Amino acid sequence: MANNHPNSLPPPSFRRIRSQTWPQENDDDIDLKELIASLPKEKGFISPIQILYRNFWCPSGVFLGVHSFCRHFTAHDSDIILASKPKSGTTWLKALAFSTLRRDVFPPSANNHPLMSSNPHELVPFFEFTIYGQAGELLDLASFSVPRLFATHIPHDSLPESVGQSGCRVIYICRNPLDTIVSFCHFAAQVKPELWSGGRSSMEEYLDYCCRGIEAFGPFWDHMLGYWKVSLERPNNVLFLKYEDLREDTAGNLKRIAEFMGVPFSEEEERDGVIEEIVKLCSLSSLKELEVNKTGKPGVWSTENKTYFRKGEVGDWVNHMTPSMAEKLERIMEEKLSPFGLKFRVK
Ligand code: PAP
Repeated sequence: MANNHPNSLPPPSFRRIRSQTWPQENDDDIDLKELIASLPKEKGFISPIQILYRNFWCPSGVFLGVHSFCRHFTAHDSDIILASKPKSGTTWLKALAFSTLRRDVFPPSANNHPLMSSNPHELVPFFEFTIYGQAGELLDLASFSVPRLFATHIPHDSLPESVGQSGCRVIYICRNPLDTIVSFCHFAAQVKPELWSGGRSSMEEYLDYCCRGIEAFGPFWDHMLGYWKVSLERPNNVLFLKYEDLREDTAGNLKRIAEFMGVPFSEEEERDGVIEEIVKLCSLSSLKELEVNKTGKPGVWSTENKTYFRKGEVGDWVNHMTPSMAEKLERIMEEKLSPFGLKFRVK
């Protein structure tokens, strides 16, 4: 079972150390401004620009968090990191991993379970959006329960070195790029309507950028293959999941997640229906109906919680993409992913 540190605060009460204060006029800022000025840039779809940094396209709005995280974070062997490209099932994985890991403290059947009052992004904060800022930690890492549970959208090879060097565990979730693009377009149109005025022509333009690798935390093929290859080389350190498989067999995959995190379900728990309770608690229909997810804001991009819950279907892209848009993307998937044995169910 989860080994909770006796001095730790129960989530979501992470201590805040400081607020994000960029920009400030000190030497560090000047170095950063010079660094940013020297890097390649492209049009952004969620931030005004994307910056090519540490070999991926970093939305300008999260650059400081990425930079600070990579500079300051030291992984512990016991850490668990949930990794994904945006719109691949991150929110769902956060809910499942949190409620499984902390079930000794928060039974999934309890009607005051933290998921009832907090969005999954509050319970499992992102390094780059929430924990780190310009000058280091914004949330006090000492206030996290052990094992510490974090999340990131950063590609594997761009993570701080200590992640690969430590024995820490990473759970990666990926999703077929057709649905991910559609999901991203819906999300971005709500969060940044000023960048998304063109309906399908905006989606066509975004798809074109994605096919050239220029998307938040992309190229998508590098993102997926980075985690995929490490999961094959070091299966005890990286668990590779697909959204489509999780949809098909949530309970079976939840058992894999629990085992990988070192907190397998006991026979008694299985008999008592604990797995089914967690699956239900974390289902899209349950989370979507909670007051906190209808009205609250978790602070990631200052977005409303409701933007993280939409349809959750496999194959929704057929309702939004023309056949030629889909063919274009499928050609890239075939070329970039298939040679490495990475394929998706897309319907
Ligand atoms: P993020 O990267 O911004 O955190 P992420 O959670 O990865 O977003 O993706 C959101 C998608 O997951 C949405 O898909 P859709 O647009 O195709 O509908 C959202 O509906 C889906 N999603 C969120 N929560 C769940 C859940 N509990 N079960 C299944 N799918 C979910």
